[in-house]
Amino acid sequence: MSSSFEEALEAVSESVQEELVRANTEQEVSQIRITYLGRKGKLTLLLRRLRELPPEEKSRAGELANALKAELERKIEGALVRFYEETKQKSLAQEGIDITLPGTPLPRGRLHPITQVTAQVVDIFTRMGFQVAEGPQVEFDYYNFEALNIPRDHPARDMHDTFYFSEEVLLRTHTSPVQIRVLENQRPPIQIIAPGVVYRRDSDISHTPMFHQVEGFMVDEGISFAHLKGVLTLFIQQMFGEGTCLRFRPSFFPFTEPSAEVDIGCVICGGEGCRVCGGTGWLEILGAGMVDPEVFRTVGYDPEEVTGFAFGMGIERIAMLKFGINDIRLFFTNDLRFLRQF
Ligand code: 2NL
Repeated sequence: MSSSFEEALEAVSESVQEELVRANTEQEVSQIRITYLGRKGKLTLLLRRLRELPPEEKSRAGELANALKAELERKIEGALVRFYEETKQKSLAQEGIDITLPGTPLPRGRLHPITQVTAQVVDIFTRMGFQVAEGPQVEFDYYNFEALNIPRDHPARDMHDTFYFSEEVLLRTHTSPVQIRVLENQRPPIQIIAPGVVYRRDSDISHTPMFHQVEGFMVDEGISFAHLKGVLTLFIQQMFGEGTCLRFRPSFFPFTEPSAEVDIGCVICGGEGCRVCGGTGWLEILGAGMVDPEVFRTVGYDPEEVTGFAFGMGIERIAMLKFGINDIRLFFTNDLRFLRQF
């Protein structure tokens, strides 16, 4: 037995299925959903009429109506998914994207040669027990010169070609002021390595107004020139190879006494004499010495109690010798063809 209500349900069911067969797009299917299942949709309105049916028909009709509603929802959903997939495949084919192709590789960066050499120098010294210290690039005259036994009228000031902000404030010309600050703040034993950027008013094939330095020192009771020779020999052999020859040549710095410059056998000609070493077979790579007693007195140490050695080197110079570069300015022009070689 079927009531007019059930016939109406039947009619809805048939016309939905017909319309779904005819639908060609996702939008058309969405429209069918609205027409039948929307707030004022045909099936929604039918369901609302359930209430008016006589009790003996109501439960069966209700079951049928809800079952139909669930079935139509499922069919409409299925049709939507099919169209969605179809559209996606079509647009992928149209755009010509082959999702199996490998991606574009990202260009890999690398460390600047100066950064690499600084890291290597720092690594060698930290393995020997030195600690890294840093300090300000804008310094007081006191830390950069005065405390290092370079008073205002000292001829060594000319050598430094300083950038001044005022009488008392300047750009540091070496990293020694870092070590003066360490002497003020720590007690011996002290072993410090101070890498960093320094500034001098100078510019040509072997000078740039900003360059990099590593200085280091070791201060304690009983530190001697033998310690200096031992530490620097180990450093040079790790930096330039086990078999590297070196020599200590007497020199002068206002902040060390005695002072020495350290040469290594020319890395280009192996000691034969060439243009790079000026025919001598030797290359100067660092300066060093025993901390001058006057420096100790200035920072409140008794030079009868503690002694120390100190050294300093220019990173650009070391990098030029290591990599065979003849113009220091190449480090700072940021030409990728140059930088990619390291
Ligand atoms: C060089 C020579 C040198 C020092 C730096 C130093 C630091 C303190 C006390 C005494 Cl706090 N000395 N530093 C000593 C000797 C040489 O550098 O040719 N640098 C590029």
